[in-house]
Amino acid sequence: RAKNTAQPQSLDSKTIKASIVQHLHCTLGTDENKANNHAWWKATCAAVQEQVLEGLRKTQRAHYLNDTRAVHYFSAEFLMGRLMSNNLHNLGLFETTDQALKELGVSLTDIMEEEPDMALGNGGLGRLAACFIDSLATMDLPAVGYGLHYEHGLFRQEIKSGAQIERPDSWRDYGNPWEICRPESIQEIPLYGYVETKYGDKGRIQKEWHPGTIVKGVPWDIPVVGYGGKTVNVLRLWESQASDYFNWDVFNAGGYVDAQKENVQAETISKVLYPNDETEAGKELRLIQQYFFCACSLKDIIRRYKRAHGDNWERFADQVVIQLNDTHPAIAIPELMRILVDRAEMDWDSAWEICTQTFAYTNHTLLPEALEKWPARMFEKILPRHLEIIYEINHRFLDEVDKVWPNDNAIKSKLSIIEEGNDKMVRMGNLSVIGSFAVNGVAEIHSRLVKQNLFPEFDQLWPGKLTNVTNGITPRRWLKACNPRLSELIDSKIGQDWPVQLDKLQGLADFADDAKFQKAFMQIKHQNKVDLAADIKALTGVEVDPNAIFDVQIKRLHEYKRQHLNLLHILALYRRLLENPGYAMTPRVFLFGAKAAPGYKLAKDIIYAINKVADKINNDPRVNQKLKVVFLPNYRVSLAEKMIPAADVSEQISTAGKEASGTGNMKLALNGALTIGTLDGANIEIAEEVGDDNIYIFGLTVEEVQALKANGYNPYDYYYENKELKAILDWLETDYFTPGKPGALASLKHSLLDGGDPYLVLADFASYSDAHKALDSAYQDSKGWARKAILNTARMGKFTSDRSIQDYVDRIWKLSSCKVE
Ligand code: 26W
Repeated sequence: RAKNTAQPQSLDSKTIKASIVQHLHCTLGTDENKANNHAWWKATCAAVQEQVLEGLRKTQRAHYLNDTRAVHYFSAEFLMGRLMSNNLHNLGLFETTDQALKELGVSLTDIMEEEPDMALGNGGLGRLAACFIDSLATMDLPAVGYGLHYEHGLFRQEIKSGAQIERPDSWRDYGNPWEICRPESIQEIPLYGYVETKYGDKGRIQKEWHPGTIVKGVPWDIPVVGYGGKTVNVLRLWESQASDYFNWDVFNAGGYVDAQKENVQAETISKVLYPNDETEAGKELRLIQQYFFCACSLKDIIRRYKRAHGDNWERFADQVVIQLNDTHPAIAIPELMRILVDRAEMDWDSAWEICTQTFAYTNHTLLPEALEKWPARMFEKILPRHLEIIYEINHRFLDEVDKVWPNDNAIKSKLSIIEEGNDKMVRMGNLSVIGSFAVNGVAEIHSRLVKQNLFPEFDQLWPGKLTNVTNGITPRRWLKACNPRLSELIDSKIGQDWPVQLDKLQGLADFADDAKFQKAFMQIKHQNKVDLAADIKALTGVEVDPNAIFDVQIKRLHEYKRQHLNLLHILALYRRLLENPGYAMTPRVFLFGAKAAPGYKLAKDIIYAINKVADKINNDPRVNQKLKVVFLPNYRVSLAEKMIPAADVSEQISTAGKEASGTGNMKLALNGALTIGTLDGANIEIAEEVGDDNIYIFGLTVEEVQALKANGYNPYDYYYENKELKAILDWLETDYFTPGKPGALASLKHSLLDGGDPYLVLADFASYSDAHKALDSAYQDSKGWARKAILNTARMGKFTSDRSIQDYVDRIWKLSSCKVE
């Protein structure tokens, strides 16, 4: 477990006040009388950034002097959210700054709302990267995050007449006070063109790539402040720009205007984040994005390595480990081979040795539609030399396969990096496994399925290479900063080092039956619900009662996550209430937050259905004292920080075997919400920790899912057998929820019946409904419920991202910490 016990540092409020005012005057060019919240926010950022940059300088110096081994976390996504509150907490300056601003007549809470979210990610994978870099800095580990400096992050979601509309996200329109441009570290990245084969002395074949174009990579650094404020690592994000070489040498005089067109092309590379989560789109620009940030990052790493070690590559793999966050950065493997073989003129075997000691790969999904494949022809056009290198890697690999499984073409075609066929494809998953020294899944069950179903032969070929590291979340953001009331209560009972020693929360279990503590704990939950109710009213106009159960499902919209199972159950409750106005249930508010990929039709239909059902129920006086449904638009990190502390119930209801881990499940349980969930992903490990009495598990297991599918699953069996289910599905086809538009919600029913219900929604419905009944009656026993909620918080210690990082360090990275100062 994490050893860091550093207490946040201190600075007095007078000094901070002076610094904020100074920046208001000299950085913002305004004064106390004229400044609006935005100006106050920026001035406060500037004051905080002074402290941050001091830590950054000391950290870089310490890492340089110690010539430390470092991990380089390559990720196409970093979902950072807002940084002000996090940085203040990690620097130990939150209370003091709050006080300083109060004295200036300004509310810290209000000005923090001015900060746009840094939404440079889709969901789980991107947010995991953000939690991991927080833990790395907190644990004083030398680390750099590498990614893309998207001009537009994940789209902003608006809801118009119930439907999702996508609007561009412009997080940098008024400048980002945290980032620093580093023109001194610009890189040039080749693309397109052709490969020339040269014959050197001793018959050595030399390959030279003549690129068709070169783009510039401009690094922007975001300081990452560890808790306690000592280590400040860097998140380095690359922005693409047209290179001078490109524009002015290639184009002749008079080409000035045309050259601007090419400018635009080069600058599209980092323009926008692909909004697809778990669906591979196979778009050329995406491959270019991936190569662009990997090539920039490798050059950056090699420049730094050479500064210390010159041209001697022998220690490279001792100093550098690169973690590939899914296959999105897998192109880094052939890129490093190209640098070593073509540029450093190293022999193939030595180069391959270095590569396979440098890279490790994390798999985040088993869904076939998420496994990246690139058409070999597209590859050849954009990265001709890399395709050659991949063929060579594959050729040598298949020779090894032949030694283990002689003349077995079936196994060869399964393990090959190249998928043969009319259109040859490059399989990035296979490339990642072959080019890495370790491969991990993100929860026990997921890692088992990676070994058993996704890569069984690789597991046989290289026993021990495939392993597990269960995900985690940073308790600094996801408890201390987002839930100050609960944090204070915890401090008063068990002391203040739980943010870095999350196991200490166990100490709360002693108070699980203490009436006074129960009351305090539940009053905090209630206060948080009152706050959220005000936000809900402001955002949607809907009034909700904080005395109702707040039941929350927040995550990307996907069929496998089964928001529509939740919706069918809501319809069941609605129907029960209409048929029997005395139907016994605790008043309940169902809350949703979810973005759908813009091209994912059924996901958008589900959002529309939730909103239409919500409209009807919320305006139906026969039921709306007991039932409310709210879809909160534009779900994002900063909204999660408001919803999670106010949740009573956490919906984690994916089809068993489909959710690799989940991390929202951890955030909600940590804040005292009870999970209703399937035996999937990290839910299983959460259940082990909190105990069966404190979680509501339902539904088919992975084995049962497999068996049901093998025996031929027929959703109509459940439709005809369960009268309530049939009535609900038929309801969706009427115009009850969409007056004058019959059939507007029919696509949902069709996907579940004629569509074959691929995620077994109907098969799990009855079991889900029963679990909800049990949960509802448990809530009636307020002491019993308080006990369960407290035990959830008390027993979540395992899920700190510090523990995940310690697992990576021990099993994969073999890193040592480096104290700063
Ligand atoms: C190429 C399109 C694409 C984009 C993103 C494919 C796949 C992805 C990600 C791997 C999707 C993702 O975020 N997966 C989630 O990763 C989390 C962190 O490990 C897990 O907790 C979630 O269960 C998993 O769905």
